[in-house]
Amino acid sequence: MRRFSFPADFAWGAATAAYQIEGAVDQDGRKPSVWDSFCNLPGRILNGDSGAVACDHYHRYESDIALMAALGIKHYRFSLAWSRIVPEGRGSVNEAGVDFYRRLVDCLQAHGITPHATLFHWDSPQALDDRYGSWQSREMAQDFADYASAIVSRLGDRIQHWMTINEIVCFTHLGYGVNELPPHAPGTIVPSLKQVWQTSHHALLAHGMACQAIRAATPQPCSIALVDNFLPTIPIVETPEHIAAAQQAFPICGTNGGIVAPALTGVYHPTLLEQLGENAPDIQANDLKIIHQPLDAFGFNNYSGVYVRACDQSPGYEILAFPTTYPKMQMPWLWICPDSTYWGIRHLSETLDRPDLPIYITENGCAAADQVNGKREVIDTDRILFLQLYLQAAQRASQEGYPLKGYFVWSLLDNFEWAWGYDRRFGITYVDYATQQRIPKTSAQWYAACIRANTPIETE
Ligand code: IFM
Repeated sequence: MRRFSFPADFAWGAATAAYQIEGAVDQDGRKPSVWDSFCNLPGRILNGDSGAVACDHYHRYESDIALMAALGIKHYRFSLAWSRIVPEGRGSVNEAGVDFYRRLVDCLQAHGITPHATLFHWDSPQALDDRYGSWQSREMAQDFADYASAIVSRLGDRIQHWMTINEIVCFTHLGYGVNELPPHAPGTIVPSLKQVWQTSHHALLAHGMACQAIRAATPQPCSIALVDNFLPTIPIVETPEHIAAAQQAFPICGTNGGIVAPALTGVYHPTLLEQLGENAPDIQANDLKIIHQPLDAFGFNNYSGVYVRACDQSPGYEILAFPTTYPKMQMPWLWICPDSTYWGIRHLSETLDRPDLPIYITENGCAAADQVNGKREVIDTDRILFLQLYLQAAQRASQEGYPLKGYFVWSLLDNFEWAWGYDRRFGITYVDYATQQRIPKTSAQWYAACIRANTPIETE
């Protein structure tokens, strides 16, 4: 039986981020980002790796784009490195850095690939960390908006899809720990949870101010999105009481109530504020209005979720721990939860009451223990299974009428997986880092077939 196809204009894409693939960290005027500095600290990155060379995409972007075009990928989500464009974080613009992205976008368009540019994927300028401690300061929001304005006024003639910030929780809550070393990301140990929440509040403010800056600077109509990895709550069984429990849990689960909720509804969830008490961030008059900007789309980075069931005691739901044998891909947090795709989309539309908002899955993928065989192939049937299940759940959402507009696989290439260095491979293309050879994995061929068919292909 033929499966439901996505709508004819469904955007099939692939995603990457600057620091994870570009390399060339000191070329053409780029100055260090906080990730360059973090990688220099002993013991922070597995095997002492860094993004200094990464996939050398800075020099190989043309062949990488040709590879993407050969797979039939029509949309590419990449990020811009703030410290290439405004090397000191504020002040003068480095035109050589802008030129790199101009060449990249021109090359994409020559191959019929639509660019989707993320302004910030974690690599903030080190100069701003030295000046005021990055996200600890409200000044970061204004500097980010100025950077957004600088790039949109220069590249807005060629780029119509802008994404402001990627996954706020990861560079704030994972970077600014309380009384412990920040485990995964650059940041500082801060004395209170309030100060951690203050960093994510500043990031939300930066998002809102950047939206305003983009609208003011764009020379043509454009789409603006926020990209977030909120935590989908999945009803353990799809019965009315468990669905209601998952809906009740969603706005207060993880950091949902303090990141995706204010961005899309204009308020921090009251239960979260109550739970935080004196640890709630300071919110100035007008902040929530700035944060709650009109958006043209929302980017949902989707990897996993949590199961929820109804219960008799307050608060009326229970978040369930994963059993020890629950299947995972090759990351400690990557439990395989395909229904998180469907429920994530449904919660955005229905639970947060934003049925108007077009949704893109801006990242989905997994790390697997890929091996190159004697024929120089990588047969990653485990990744195909993972992607197939998630895409089928995306189809269910689309079929039920939720406004899902596209899907970007994470990632086009194996790349620098942050604190895990090059040890974890998320690509549909294998990168032999010693030679920089690219080997499209079997999942790349499978993904190309899905794009051609406009539906996730069955593997049986
Ligand atoms: O590699 C990261 C990416 O930078 C942000 N989202 C999750 C991916 C996998 O961990």
